[in-house]
Order: sequence, then C-alpha cells, then structure tokens
Amino acid sequence: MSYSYLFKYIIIGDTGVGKSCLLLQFTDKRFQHVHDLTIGVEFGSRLVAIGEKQIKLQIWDTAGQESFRSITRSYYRGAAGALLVYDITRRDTFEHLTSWLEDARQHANPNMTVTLVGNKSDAEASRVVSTEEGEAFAREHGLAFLETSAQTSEGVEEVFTSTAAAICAKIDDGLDVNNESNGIKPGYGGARGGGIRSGGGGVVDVGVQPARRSEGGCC
Ligand SMILES: Nc1nc2c(ncn2[C@@H]2O[C@H](COP(=O)(O)OP(=O)(O)OP(=O)(O)O)[C@@H](O)[C@H]2O)c(=O)[nH]1
Ligand SMILES: [Mg+2]
Repeated sequence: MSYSYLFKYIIIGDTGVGKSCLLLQFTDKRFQHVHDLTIGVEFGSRLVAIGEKQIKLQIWDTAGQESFRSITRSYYRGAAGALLVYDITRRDTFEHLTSWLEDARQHANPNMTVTLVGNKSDAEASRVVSTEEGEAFAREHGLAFLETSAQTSEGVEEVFTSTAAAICAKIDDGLDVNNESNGIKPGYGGARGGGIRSGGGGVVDVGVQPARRSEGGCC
C-alpha cells in the first residue's frame, strides 16, 4: 500500500501504564488483560489517513522498567513523535513525567512532537489524577493532551492521528522530510510536492507543539 510519509513514533512512560496495550489496540483492535512486561523494545505499524494522505506510522513500544532505561534512550533519536503515557489510577506514574520529559529533551530530536496521554480512563472509580491536572501539566510543558482507554479504545485512534497531524503541520512549516534524524521518510505513491517545502527546518521547540492544531495543509 502506498503512503506519502513514514513517521517514526516512540511510546514512553512508566511500567504498567498501558503502552503495549495502547499499541495493541491501535494496530490489532484488541485488549490484553495481563501485564506482559515489555523486554527492551517492541514494534508495530499501521497506516493512517491524515486529510487526503496516507501516513505509515512505525511505532516503537519501549519498556518502562527502570532497568531498561538505557535501551529506551537509544530509541529517542530519529523519532518524529512520542506518546508520553501515564496511568490516571497511579499518581507515581504522573509524578515521573518530568523525568521522562528530561530524557526526551536530552536524547530526542528537538523537532519531536510529544503528546501526553492519561491512560485507563475507563477505570474512573480508581482515578487519582484528575483530567485538569493532566491538562495543566501539558499546558505548562507545551504538550498536546488526551485521555485514553486501551481497554475500551476511547481516544486511542485520536492520540495516534492527532500526533501525526501535528507532524504534518511541521512539514508544512518547513520541517526537512529528507533528514532521517527528524523521524520522517518520504514514502512512495503519495504526493511529495503539494505545498510541502523541504529543507527549511526552523521548528526548534523540543517537541512541544500541540498535536491537535493541524487539519489540512500538507496531509
Ligand atoms: N483498566 C485498564 N487497564 C489497562 C489499560 N491499558 C492497560 N491496562 C492494563 O495495565 C497493565 C499493563 O499494561 P501494559 O500495556 O502491558 O503496560 P506497559 O506500559 O506496556 O508496561 P511495560 O511494558 O512494563 O513498560 C495490563 O494488565 C493491562 O491490561 C486501560 O486502558 N484500562
Ligand atoms: Mg509494555
């Protein structure tokens, strides 16, 4: 199947927040009840439509356990998008977000688009982090924000596609699609022109563009 661009994503956040389940729901529309601890890094991919363009998402699901942190860090480089996930039923996973952002700032491409994801929104009775707290953290750090449930699939499609839309907006603003360190590769069979300027760069805000701002443009 042809696509206009390939975007590389990473999913990061503490162990048990639901990173692998989010990926499984997005790629296979399934939910897994047991915590099958990720060892190192797993991988998935899927096409999404952004406007009239097909975008292939190549998604790296990292291990949240502290002991794998150095492996995880090596996957930041060359990622166009990151989903930074916490669990709305576990405050420690929310409190660790600044440390994850610090890692991203140190190891990722400065153009990387980061979306904050409050997962397990189905578990309302066990919620300890309010939606407002998530929104405030995202606002403070210039991130897009969504709550999701990998169990019911609520918000899952949107979190992946809105991040892709934000990356498309950066391409429209001149992000170099031929520089692989930006985590983007032109595909085949899709338009490579169509208003896209390449080689411009100029977006240097450490992955803090809101992910929901683009609905058209290049993609
Ligand atoms: N209720 C509920 N449980 C979830 C949700 N997402 C994941 N879980 C559960 O949370 C546990 C951990 O999910 P995983 O996706 O394996 O967590 P992870 O973030 O990949 O963990 P590591 O691989 O160790 O980093 C599992 O028991 C899942 O069934 C959700 O949206 N709602
Ligand atoms: Mg996992």
